[in-house]
Amino acid sequence: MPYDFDALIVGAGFSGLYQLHSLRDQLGMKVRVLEAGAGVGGTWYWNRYPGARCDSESHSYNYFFSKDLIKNWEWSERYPGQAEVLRYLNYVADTLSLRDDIQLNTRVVGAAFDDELCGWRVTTQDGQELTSQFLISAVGCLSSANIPSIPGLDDFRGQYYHTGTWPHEGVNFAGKRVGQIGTGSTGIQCVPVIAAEADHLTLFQRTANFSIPAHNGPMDPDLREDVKKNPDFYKELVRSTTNGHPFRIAPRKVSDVDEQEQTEIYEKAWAKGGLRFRAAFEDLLSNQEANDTAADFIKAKIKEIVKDPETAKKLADIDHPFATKRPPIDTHYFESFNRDNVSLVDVRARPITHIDETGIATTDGHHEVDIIVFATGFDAMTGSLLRMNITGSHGLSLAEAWSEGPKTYLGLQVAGFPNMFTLTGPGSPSVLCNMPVAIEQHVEWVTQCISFMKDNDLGRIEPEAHQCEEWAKEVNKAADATLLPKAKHSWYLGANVPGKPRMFMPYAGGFAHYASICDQIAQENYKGFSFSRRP
Ligand code: N01
Repeated sequence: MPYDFDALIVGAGFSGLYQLHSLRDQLGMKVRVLEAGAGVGGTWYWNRYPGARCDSESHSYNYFFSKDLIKNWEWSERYPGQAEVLRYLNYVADTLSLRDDIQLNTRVVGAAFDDELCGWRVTTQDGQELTSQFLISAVGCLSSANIPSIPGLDDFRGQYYHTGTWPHEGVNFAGKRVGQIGTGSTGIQCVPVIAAEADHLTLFQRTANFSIPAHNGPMDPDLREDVKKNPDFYKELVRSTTNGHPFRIAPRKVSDVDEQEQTEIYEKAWAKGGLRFRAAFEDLLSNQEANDTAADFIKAKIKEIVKDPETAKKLADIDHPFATKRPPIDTHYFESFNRDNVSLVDVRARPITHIDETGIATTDGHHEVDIIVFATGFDAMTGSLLRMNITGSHGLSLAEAWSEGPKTYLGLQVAGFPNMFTLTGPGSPSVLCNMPVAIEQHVEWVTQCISFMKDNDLGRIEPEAHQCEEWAKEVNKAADATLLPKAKHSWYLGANVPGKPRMFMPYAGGFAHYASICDQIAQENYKGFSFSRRP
């Protein structure tokens, strides 16, 4: 074999673990996973911030490819907390004996396709160079932490942390004044937990956000048993829905029912909680008037929960349609603002000017804090790929290829980058889907594709360039058929990172539809991909 490995996989989260198992144990390939962290788990290894919890329901947030894995695992709550998901992924790594093929503490800093070798030369931070026929990115969509460049941060005498690289030993907030920046899904999870520990929490809000109560609690034992007894039913259910969740969107439009019935439906959905709220009507994400009814309902709830009218007004002053930014779910987020030790600063009206030795300054004052928590999100979907300094055939860099935004074929491959697969890459449903469901579909597609190549003695695959152009149009078209692009500042568009090209990155045409397109292309002998023989 001219290569050190048949395949190198970057990342040991949900996608890297399953891809390793599939290539090694199904296809008998020599595979190594390179992982920057000191343990497996990916997102769930890094994101240990207070309140970190998944917003997919536990019984759908696992692999479905193995009935044994399902049978021998017990989720304890309706939504799994960070520590439990991490335990689950360690359980999978042990059960499938994956650890020997995972190299931890290894950050990939370069990957170059060598045309003569017909493979990849991968460089690690500690100077290792490894070669492989295939390079598979399993780096996750939200892995590149984004700390905004606010002048003066280096002068700050307290501690500051980004939620996505949270210290493993935890942070002691007792007796501290905490400033938190960010009100996305992460920030909304942090607030109640930090507020309960800290002396004072000041939340710096740039964009007010919708949130639905999670109503977390112990896992329903009947549901747990039912999943173990009928794993195929649940697998089929999550794979047949728009967002990979274990529930269907109600087949009715808002206008099908009168106002009183709308309210009753929203009340029921609010009481049930979680992402299911979005499934109350089928046109919430496609019709502005329909969306307004959901948005008004939630804003009224915020004003009902939050006692101080000025604070409530700021929290409910939301500038985008419901669910056009990733809709958070929470455990007592809005209720936290009724505590004496929590205050809200509207930094849209009075922006942050700088940070100094003792705190955060806005245009109308100075807020003394001991700890700053950056819940400021990620350089999403492309950041972690670009950080690896990937160059394709004839030295083309991925940064150059994506200078106008990420163009891929199906979110799986990039023209000019042969034998590289991007699991849950830009242009695939990924973050608009329950992640393990999107991941399983990608891993299985890639495994079948590589198996097809082995069977046909093919050594090189890449998409035809025009297919990437066409797929980019498809991704845009799918987004434009929804209200999603109306959230102008969303990370879906790359708008949260200064200088990042604006392009709607995930595929919004629905998971089940997307999976059927991928299947069709595979059945047509991978139409749109070009292959050549082994060198
Ligand atoms: O990040 P975000 P996140 N000054 O980018 C603000 C997944 N997730 O980590 O909206 C002031 O959504 C920014 O303000 P604005 C999920 O897919 C899943 O919360 O840009 N504020 C925003 O409020 C999610 O969508 C779970 O105006 C600044 C916040 O920081 C994704 O991760 C849990 C600022 C960033 O929000 C990312 O969520 C958590 C500045 N300079 C996350 N810069 C699950 O439960 C940024 N902000 C599975």
